Amino acid sequence: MNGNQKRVLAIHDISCVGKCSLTVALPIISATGIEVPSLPTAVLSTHTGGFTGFTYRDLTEDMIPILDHWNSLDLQFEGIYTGFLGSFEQIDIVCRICDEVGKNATIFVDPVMADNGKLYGIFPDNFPQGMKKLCSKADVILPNVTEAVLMLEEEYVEGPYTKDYVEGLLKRLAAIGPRKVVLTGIYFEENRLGAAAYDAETGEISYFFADKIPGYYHGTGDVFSSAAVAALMNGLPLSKAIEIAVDFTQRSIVRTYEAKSDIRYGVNFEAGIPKLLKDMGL
Ligand code: PXL
Repeated sequence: MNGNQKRVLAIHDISCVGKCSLTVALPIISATGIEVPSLPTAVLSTHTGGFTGFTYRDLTEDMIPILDHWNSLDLQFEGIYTGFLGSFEQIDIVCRICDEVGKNATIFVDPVMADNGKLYGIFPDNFPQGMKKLCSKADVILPNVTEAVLMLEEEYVEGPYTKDYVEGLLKRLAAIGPRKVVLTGIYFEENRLGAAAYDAETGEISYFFADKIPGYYHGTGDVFSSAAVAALMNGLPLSKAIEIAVDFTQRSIVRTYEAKSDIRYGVNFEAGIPKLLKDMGL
């Protein structure tokens, strides 16, 4: 701890433009009073969704020297939150980071790699098995349905889903190792979308849904996960954390939909930060 302030190490890329990964995690988690030390895994001119010609500077080579320096300072973090990782080597380094500077940390893994039934084009077909290994070290994982089935080596199924199917997925994901599983992109009816959560220690399963907005908005997984990580690190129960994160994400999408913005540039989550803090009792 830095005084009585918690620190959550965020390990993601910096997509300079397009509001995802670190440019989302930093403002959202910081706003809730948590310090967010950051380890950028790559610098891209934009994210990879919907843009062509983006630059990609891989920072793998810097990660171990950065870790070595932190070890020399005897740093330990209360939380570690990882998202988009560019390679198997980065996955292995992140496992090492968790072991060395996250000895008492709550480890949050969002296995960012796929959506809508498909692995993102930049990843090799066996990448989900690397992410599965990282998820086995996590306390909390936050996959979407596509990422979940890829890690479980199951067929992708289109919704609407049944409760039985979702609860089966949650339990099979918990068997990978995490104590808590948050699954996004869940819907039981066409016009309500949300998340499911499973606490493997208590057996409690919870859901939260909001009205679905047409269109595919980039970075919303990161907006959701950042809000959920912030809520959990601020001591809120899992069911409340997913309620707050679904509501915050959906309102950000509504704002962006109403503004008729170019959806590649991410959602307006900034305007929702005051309500987010109120919902968290901050
Ligand atoms: O929002 C997830 C994400 C993060 N980082 C990069 C991405 C994406 C999704 O496409 O391309 C670089």
